[in-house]
Amino acid sequence: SRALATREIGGPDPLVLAAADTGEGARILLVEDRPSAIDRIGTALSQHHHVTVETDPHRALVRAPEEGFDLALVSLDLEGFDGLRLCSQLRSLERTRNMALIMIGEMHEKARITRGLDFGVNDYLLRPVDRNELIARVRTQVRRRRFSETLRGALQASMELAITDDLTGLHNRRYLDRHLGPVFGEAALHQKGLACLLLDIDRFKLINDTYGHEAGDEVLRAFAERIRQYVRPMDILARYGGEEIVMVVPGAELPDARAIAERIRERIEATPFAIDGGTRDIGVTVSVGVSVRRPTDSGPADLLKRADTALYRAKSFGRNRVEA
Ligand code: GH3
Ligand code: MG
Ligand code: MG
Ligand code: MG
Repeated sequence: SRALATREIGGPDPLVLAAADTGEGARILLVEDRPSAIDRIGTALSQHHHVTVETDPHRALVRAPEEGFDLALVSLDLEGFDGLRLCSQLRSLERTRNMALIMIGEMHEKARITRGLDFGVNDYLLRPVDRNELIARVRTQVRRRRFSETLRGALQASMELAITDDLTGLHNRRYLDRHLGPVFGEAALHQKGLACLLLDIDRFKLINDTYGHEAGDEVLRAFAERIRQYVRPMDILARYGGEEIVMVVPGAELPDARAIAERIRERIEATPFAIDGGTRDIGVTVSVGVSVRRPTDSGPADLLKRADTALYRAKSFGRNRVEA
């Protein structure tokens, strides 16, 4: 997500690029078993796209999810098989759900065509297929699909950015605020342990004052990276404030939480951070406030509050220590 944060800054707007798309060069699957139609449609489309012909609908159903086509053209009157069923199956499979679909049918099959359109087939062509109409309808669907893929990607990227801290690549406070409630509720419901570790670099202001703010940033990044190594997939790790990181550990009781905190504290103290491309080492220590969920807690705020109080104690007892 850190790479993503950097990638999102600058560069051409993907939506503008998508709007300028010619709708050419798509990967198209043609499911058709009439030799004359294969020839006619295949030849016309091959000038603009990469066309794969599949005469067997069962094989088409296997190939489509595996080969990642942008669009499928499906004949409604395949030998001994309902093309409409193939369309519906392609719509319901996870890997082909967003693929563009065009049916090819006869005028007298209008009722089936309508059913297809009703469950999400994008468009249709009537036989005999007109070459220009074929190319135009395919192009429209290819552009539509690429555009919605771009939108989806942009939406996901901005959602990711909204919950990520730029400097460290960790989750941010917003993410924590949104996720701690449900995690806390889950632990309370099943009467499971839940621990909170609040980690704060000791005398960080002094690091900034001595080595400069840039060096401070570098230390902060390296600090976050080292802590990240102690985190399992179900844990939450977020930048809580300036040089404070919060770690939430579902399932942990006090002894486990203390042990994790102590390991991190030791590990930070033992190995200084190499900054300026390894030319300089900065020794850092960290204080940790630990809290665990109590049955009397009314919400995650109580848990955080106790971690904060414990951290304050660790600081006042001389720093570089764990308090609970
Ligand atoms: P203590 O041991 O009591 O925690 O002392 P401290 O100096 O670490 O604590 P204090 O809260 O007084 O200062 C925190 C400093 O962290 C002040 C602030 O300038 C610095 N800081 C906060 N965010 C950043 C950041 O993103 N980059 C850098 N370089 N410094 C930051
Ligand atoms: Mg402080
Ligand atoms: Mg500090
Ligand atoms: Mg602080």
